[in-house]
Amino acid sequence: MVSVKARPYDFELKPGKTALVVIDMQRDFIEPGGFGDALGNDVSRLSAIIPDTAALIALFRERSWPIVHTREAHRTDLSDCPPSKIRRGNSAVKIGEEGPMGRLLVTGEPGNQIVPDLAPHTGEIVIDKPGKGMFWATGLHEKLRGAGITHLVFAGVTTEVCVQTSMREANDRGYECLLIEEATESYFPEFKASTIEMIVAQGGIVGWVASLDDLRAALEEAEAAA
Ligand code: TIU
Repeated sequence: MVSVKARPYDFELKPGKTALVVIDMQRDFIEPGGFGDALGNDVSRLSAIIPDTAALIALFRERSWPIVHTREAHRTDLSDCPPSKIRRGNSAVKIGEEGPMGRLLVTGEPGNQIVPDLAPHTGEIVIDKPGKGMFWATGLHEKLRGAGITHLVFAGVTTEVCVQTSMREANDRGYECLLIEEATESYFPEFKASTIEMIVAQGGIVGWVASLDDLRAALEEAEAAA
């Protein structure tokens, strides 16, 4: 057990039972010309977390701990995309239509790829999810359970949409969840801050939040003592 300084109190991380989940660090949300941009957002805020997210991924890779990357992605025929989701918003380019990086939020398109600095390595799990949450229509719960995973460390975008939905879904399924503050971002800074407060409120109603430095320090301290 590794004790990580966190809010609302220390998070007990279990080596061997912990996976990192990196939510939707795909070009669709992070680069101009993608889905996030089409919705009217300033996407530059999101690219700023790439270095810290890469450092977090490195912590897991160095230990050969499991890593899950998700992408918000629909089938090419959009059969897994509810019409309500396509209609939503007032963007000129809708899900499935051509943008500068190919069809928005469609699997296999250039915009649907994870940004190069965070590209998955062979052996890491990549999940295409049609919803905001990572469990809906993905089979991920069964995969994680099969691997004996009980604890999840979260990163990715956006904090209050796909990260929060996924973390809440995971919490309901019995996972102990820790969000790393520097490795998540929102188009709206106040929503990131509020989401963090919501997660840790009421004694950790959704889970825990820690800094990348505190996670790294806890791992290194535990390993030095072993
Ligand atoms: N719009 C927005 O903030 N997010 C999404 O649509 N998807 C994710 O958060 N990945």
